[in-house]
Amino acid sequence: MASSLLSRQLAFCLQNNLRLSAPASRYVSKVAPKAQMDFEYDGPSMKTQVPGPRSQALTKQLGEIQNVAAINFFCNYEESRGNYLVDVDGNRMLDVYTQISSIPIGYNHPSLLQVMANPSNLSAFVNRPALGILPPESFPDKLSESLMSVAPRGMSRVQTMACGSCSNENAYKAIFIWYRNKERGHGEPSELELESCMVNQTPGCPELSILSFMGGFHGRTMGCLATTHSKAIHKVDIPSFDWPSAPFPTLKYPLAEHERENAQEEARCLEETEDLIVKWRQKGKPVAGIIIEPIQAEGGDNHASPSFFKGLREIAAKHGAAFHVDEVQTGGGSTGKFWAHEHWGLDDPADIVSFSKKLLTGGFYMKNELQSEKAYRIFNTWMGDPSKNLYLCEVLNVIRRENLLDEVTRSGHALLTGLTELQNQYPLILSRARGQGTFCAITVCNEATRNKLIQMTRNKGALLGGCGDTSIRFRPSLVFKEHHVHMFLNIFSDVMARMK
Ligand code: PSZ
Repeated sequence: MASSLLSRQLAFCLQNNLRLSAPASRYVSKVAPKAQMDFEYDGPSMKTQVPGPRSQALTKQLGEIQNVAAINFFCNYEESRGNYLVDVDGNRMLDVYTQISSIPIGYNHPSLLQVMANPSNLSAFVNRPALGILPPESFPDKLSESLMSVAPRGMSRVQTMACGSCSNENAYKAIFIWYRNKERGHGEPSELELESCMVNQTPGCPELSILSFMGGFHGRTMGCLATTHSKAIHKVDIPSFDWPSAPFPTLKYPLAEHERENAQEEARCLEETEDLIVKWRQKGKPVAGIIIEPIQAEGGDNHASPSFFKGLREIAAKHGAAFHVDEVQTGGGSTGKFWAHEHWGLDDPADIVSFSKKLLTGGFYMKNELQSEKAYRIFNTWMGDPSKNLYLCEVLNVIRRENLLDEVTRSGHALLTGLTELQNQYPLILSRARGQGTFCAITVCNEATRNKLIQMTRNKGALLGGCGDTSIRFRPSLVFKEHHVHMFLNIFSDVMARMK
């Protein structure tokens, strides 16, 4: 029966919780029962090619109602477990992509099922509030316990949002409001500003800009899209802002072997960035903020060194622009630190840090000064979802309890070592193995071969994703252990042997 595993587990949790706690009692995280924790499949199991017949039928059915061009296959989330995603044709695959990097601790983690089964949490799932006006009693505590307990250095405030784009979009607004307040000397907007903004004109809608980097991805909503430069298909046909886009360094890997050349390339990019800031000020569209990913993900897993980010941070400060670090994909532990920007070792790394994906709720941290003072300036109906904070509390408990950041560092080392070996074995096909923690990637000789490799690997039982034009990205969850790495590398090297 399709839902047997999940319903068995939920029943187990419900029974335990109902016995252990009175309905109104405060929930205290407990180590999940050993028998539950240990439950994971022992490997992939393939029954059909993917997508199989059931997936194909469902794709056809959904195609009557939606565009299905991007659908890979349909999933059986009830039977999925830990690192394994099960599809509707009964194929069980080792998931090294995890829903575009957004499953923090694997599928159906027993600790998360317990959150769901705890009676005192039920109202959070049933009644989704308009958080900006009517938050639940537990909201301040839960924010402290979850998001604020992992707040990046220097960040004293957090605003939750729905998704990554929504977070960046609102962070840009916070930046513009902060910038105009500074310019105005914190006075009130003039009558002229209030009138002109109503018809999208200056001075109410000022000519300000956000500087972003070529190859960057910050979302697909209208403001975010103006800062996204990974693929033309994301942008074509959509009106946009005249905002500056700076070159992102194109580095040689392994980074440690090309330090001198890479430093020169980074210096060139920093210089051009500063030139653009000056040019846009002269154009009358000053740069109010700079946004960057610690590792450009969607755009091809492009890395830069801590000294590049330090230089950029200094340029932002020098020109009075807010420095916004987009940790939507890198945040949550997969680089071996909770925030990828911690690898830079800066005392004052950012003014704004946005997140989503593995954090389960979207949102952004900010410094005090970026908090807008008036009501309804940064606002929407939901402003996040408190049930996601409950899950996040538990995800963080699991990360701490199981030392998952250390595990990620260990697994990541094994993964990058294995990829480097494969690249040495197949130098005509694979190159530029790179990564931090398990946030790894490898470049393939061309796009068609890349796509074929991903497909063949999937049919052998491991799920991967592409990034950039010709790269493969590895985005397992934080419970991807060394033995999963070796299982994956065995599959991948079998596939490579067939590619020759
Ligand atoms: O094709 C897509 O829309 C994709 S593929 C990967 C993403 C989106 N990532 C989302 C993302 C991100 O990686 C970074 C660094 N910033 C913002 C976003 C946008 O997040 P969502 O998709 O939640 O709006």
